[in-house]
Amino acid sequence: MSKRRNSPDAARRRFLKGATLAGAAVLTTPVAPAAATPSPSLAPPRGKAVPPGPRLAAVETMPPSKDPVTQTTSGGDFMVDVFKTLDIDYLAMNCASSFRGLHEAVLNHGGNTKPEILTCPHEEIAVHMAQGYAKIEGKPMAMICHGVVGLQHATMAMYNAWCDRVPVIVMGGNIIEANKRAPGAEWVHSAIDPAAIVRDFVKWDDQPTSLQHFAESTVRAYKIAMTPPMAPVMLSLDAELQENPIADAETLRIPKLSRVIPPQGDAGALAELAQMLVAAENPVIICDRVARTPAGMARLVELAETLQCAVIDTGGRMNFPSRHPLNQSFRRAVIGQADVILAMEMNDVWGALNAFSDRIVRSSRPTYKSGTKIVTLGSRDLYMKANYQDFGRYQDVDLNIAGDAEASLPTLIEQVRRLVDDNRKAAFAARGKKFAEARQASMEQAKSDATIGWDARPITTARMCAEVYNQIKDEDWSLVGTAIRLSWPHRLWNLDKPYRWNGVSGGAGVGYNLPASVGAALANKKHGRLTVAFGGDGDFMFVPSTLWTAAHHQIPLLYVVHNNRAYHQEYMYLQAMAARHNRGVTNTEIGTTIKDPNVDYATVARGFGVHGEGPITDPKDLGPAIKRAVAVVKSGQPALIDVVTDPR
Ligand SMILES: Cc1ncc(C[n+]2csc(CCOP(=O)(O)OP(=O)(O)O)c2C)c(N)n1
Ligand SMILES: [Mg+2]
Repeated sequence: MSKRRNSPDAARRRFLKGATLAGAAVLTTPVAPAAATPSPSLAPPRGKAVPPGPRLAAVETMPPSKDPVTQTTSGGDFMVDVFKTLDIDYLAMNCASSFRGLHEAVLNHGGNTKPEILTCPHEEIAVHMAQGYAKIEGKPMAMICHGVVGLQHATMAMYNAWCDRVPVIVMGGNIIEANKRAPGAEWVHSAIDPAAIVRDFVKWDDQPTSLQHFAESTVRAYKIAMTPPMAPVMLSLDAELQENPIADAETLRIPKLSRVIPPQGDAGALAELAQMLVAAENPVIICDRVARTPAGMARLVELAETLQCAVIDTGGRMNFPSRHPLNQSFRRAVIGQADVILAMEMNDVWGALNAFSDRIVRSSRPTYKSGTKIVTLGSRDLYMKANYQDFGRYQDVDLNIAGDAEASLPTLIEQVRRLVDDNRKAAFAARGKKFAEARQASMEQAKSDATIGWDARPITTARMCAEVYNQIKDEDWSLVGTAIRLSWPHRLWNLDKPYRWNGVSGGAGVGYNLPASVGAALANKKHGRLTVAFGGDGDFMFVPSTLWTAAHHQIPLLYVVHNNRAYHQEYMYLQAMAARHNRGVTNTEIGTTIKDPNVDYATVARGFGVHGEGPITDPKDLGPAIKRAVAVVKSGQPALIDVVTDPR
């Protein structure tokens, strides 16, 4: 899509390592604005302020007298140069006048590359795309939204990304100076503190008032976003700063972005943990967001294999291979047998270690036995905010090691290795053998469970997932954006590489799956991976126009709509509520189903320029439809399959 004009690599090289704007001047040579001659009838007397009077309104609606019609550079150009030094590949946006200066600079100064614009019909799409992208690519994408209203649309996705601890560079246009705002939209879309509505769920924000300030704050924002625990950051960009010529080019400097070294847990504490793990009869590792980079999974495998202990992966990231013999994720009973539990990068330790029922009476009980030693290792405690309660209930633990788990693992593994003598090795091997057998048995059980209702109509979710896997398993596939409660892939598919899975929404804000999957597919595209995702019909209905973005930018993605014609989770809650009040379930479809009319998702897809298959109601039709859709995806385009799993 993008047309390269300037060489971004060359430009970046010039700026890296704290280069001054000497290099940038080539790209952003400011041209002094030609003094435009004001209209004689409106021109104030030379050297005098405009006198108050009836003509004042007319003066204000005219272009400013010094409108630099021959301006050839803008503050936006410099901003683009900053993005290039940060190697930001994409800028997702829904266009708006409050950042028209930057938008134009990205295209005409930056050549629409690094960043390349992604056109999104909704700001929530832009942020969710960035969230899905970052979890595959390992670096943030930028998004920009219209002052006030665009940011209001972006908020839920920002909350998801924040709860998911994913870096996103969010920017919003604003017009700071009141006397520069045009009447109407520019007033209602300006704020004195635009970031106020998102401050509780961004890690940092700023509103730069000069280009130098912009450069420093953008590099700082990038660093903060990328330092574990990662999170979105927000910059409010003054429209004047973007649009006006660069006044002080020779003094501008883009700061150097240094490597972020994530904090390791204390070495003494890790040694103590190693002793506990090696001495334990049944240590269990439970983890949620350990793998930040491709190295994370390999390190976790190394620790687990050294100990031959059970690993429960709650799926926040691609932490542990699904078919690894020590993977006991679907055998949570191992928690009850544990004498030491190592909980790593868990967002909600209490939630993972306690059973909770909200049916009839809200009640809970620990799933671990009393006396079990619990150790946490993670960056969770290094960053906390008060308002939103994403931290979960307080869990008693015996040792709380604050530090990035992936970074701490090499030290922990080394300490564990030192302590494992031949006796322990033999005991560990016996333990591992039992887990391998149990894993195999649970796999066989899952295979057998999956055949229940194999030919049934409506189509079972097991059949839907199996038919898809059957046709992608020999490709270099990547499963993204899918709700974790659709557990068949984790039970049966071979998730064995760091990009096989990219976690969940974080904040459980529905509307994540479709756009986050498109973002992840964009990151997978250059690697030639076949990206696949399953998403609920309810999820799809929030931002269906995401499909247009996928078609427009030619992002290959196989998107399967798990169409139960309902907000089924809520439907079940409502049934439970009606049963509790002994009032029957007759009315529970009201407000919880997506019927009358049924939505034809394949037709919707075609309307957005995306290949659509379905609605598929007979399981026999699945295979051929998936085959056609996979061929489309392999040709570089998105495709959607509507699979009707409506039981009613
Ligand atoms: C923004 C938002 N609105 C509402 C909810 C409440 N909610 C949780 S699950 C769910 C149903 C989602 O429907 P769908 O994606 O079709 O999944 P299903 O439950 O049918 O499998 C809803 C509405 C939410 N979590 N987030
Ligand atoms: Mg549904």
